[in-house]
Amino acid sequence: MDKKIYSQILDKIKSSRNILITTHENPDGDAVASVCVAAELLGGLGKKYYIFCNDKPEPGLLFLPHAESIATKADDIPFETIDLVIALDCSKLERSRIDEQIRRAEIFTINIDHHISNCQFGNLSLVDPDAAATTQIIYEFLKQVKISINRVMANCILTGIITDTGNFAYASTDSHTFDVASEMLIKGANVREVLNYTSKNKNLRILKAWGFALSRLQYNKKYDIVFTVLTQENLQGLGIAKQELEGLANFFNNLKDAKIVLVLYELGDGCVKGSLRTNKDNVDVSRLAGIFGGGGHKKAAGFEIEGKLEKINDNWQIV
Ligand SMILES: [Mn+2]
Repeated sequence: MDKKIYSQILDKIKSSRNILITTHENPDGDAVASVCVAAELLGGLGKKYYIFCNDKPEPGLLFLPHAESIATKADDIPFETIDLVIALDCSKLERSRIDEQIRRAEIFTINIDHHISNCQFGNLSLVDPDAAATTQIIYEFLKQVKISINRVMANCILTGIITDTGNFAYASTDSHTFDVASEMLIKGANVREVLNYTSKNKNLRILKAWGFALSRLQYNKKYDIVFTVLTQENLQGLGIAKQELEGLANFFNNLKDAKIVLVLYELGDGCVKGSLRTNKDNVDVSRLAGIFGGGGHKKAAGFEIEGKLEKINDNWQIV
């Protein structure tokens, strides 16, 4: 990594007036934590900023400072006044769903991410696929430019790491990840609070919905995949929102029998979302997701395709 990039990013932030922070749609813990740590940083530098995400964070993540001020309507963002976009944890700008507005207004864009599938968009790009979380890259940035990390930032950075490593379980977790986490605790992050809000936060309704999904598990011998499906009708019947399925694929990945686990569910907008996980060292699910136009990480990836789920002769198909 050329260290020049860190000071280039800081210089650009310092010379900008109205900054828009964004991340990918259907944000996970790392996405929300990344925009929150960035908001805390920009606030500290006295910058005017907006935060946009196409979807509301799941309620559990609202404990993060600034999460409540995330705008979900593009109309609320005055794109014509924005002079810098910072895209975080976003493998392609299209996943922000405001790519057209950003491109039309020709706004300078900084891309900070750790997805192996990141397409290196933007005017300045800081992408490190070896980082366990985008917040870990932001940590690295703060260290390099010598900005001190306060308690709020530390809690956000820890949240990104904990959620994106499945509580320090994925192959992306190395000794450096623990070093960063440990330093965040010293700076005041609260690991129990983070765990309580991010994983020990399921209510009876959510767990029953997961139970329904688990009761439907099927094994595909040909591809060595275990999968489950949830239609819109199922989700409505169970009274569950798509954000509340966050975590199901990770939980499901406790399975040791198959190479890959897959959760397929209808998003309700004519698209089907697939979440892929593996805990096998020699399997890269981001490549499989790529076949369907998606992406992600080697051990956790996803895709969205147009269509709906239909059961035809005992087999689920996307039609
Ligand atoms: Mn991430």
